Amino acid sequence: MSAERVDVREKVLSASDQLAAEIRARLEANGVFAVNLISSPGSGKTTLLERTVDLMKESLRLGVVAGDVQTRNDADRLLRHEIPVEAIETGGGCHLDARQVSKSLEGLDLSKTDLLFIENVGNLVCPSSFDLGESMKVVLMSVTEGEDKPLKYPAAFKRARVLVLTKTDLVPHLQFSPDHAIENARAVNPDLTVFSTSSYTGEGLAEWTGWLAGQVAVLKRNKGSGESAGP
Ligand SMILES: Nc1nc2c(ncn2[C@@H]2O[C@H](COP(=O)(O)OP(=O)(O)O)[C@@H](O)[C@H]2O)c(=O)[nH]1
Ligand SMILES: [Mg+2]
Repeated sequence: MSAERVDVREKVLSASDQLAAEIRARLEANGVFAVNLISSPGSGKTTLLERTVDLMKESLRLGVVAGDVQTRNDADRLLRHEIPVEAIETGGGCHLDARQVSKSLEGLDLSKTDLLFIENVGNLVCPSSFDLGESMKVVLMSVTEGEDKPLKYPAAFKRARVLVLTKTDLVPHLQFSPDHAIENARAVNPDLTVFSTSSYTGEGLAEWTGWLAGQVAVLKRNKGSGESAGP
């Protein structure tokens, strides 16, 4: 790559990082905990969100930014759960960027939001490189994807704070070892917190939502005591 092209790329990235920092400051000022969900298409992000918001919406004020290359299908699915939802159609882009998220946040009342979910475009490669100002990235991996995905797509697993293994109800029908998959994910990122879930049977959802509620509580407590929460 020429020095000039590297320079332009760095400028674009640093403008994007600056915008992400502005989003993070906006979210922190409003006491919003924001989760950026990353996975392959079809791993179960929207279904997990539908179950999650049903379990959490009575106790916390929720919001969702739902990204897709095309269609508002996921946003429409989530709107049926009677929470505020903003849709982003990237029109070909393989990930959300800070500019799109910043614009969509104008459609949400952050002062009335405790927990914000950002459903990224289904893709295990591009979204992991882009900071959206979130509090943390969460990577999903379904049991039908094979145990080796953390080794093949390490960046997503390295940058995530949490791994949600999805569709565990299907394990009896597959030759898939959840332990082996989790071992591979921890080889890439030993600090991952892991939840094994099924949105169909409800397995692991109490643990997942309980943990999220705990993160929101910590953020509120830190905000109350004037401390800043890190990315
Ligand atoms: N068996 C099973 N299927 C699931 C589960 N969660 C989602 N699915 C199915 O997987 C497909 C893709 O789910 P979706 O939530 O749209 O995935 P996304 O593309 O990551 O948002 C749909 O047919 C879902 O019904 C689960 O826990 N178990
Ligand atoms: Mg989806």
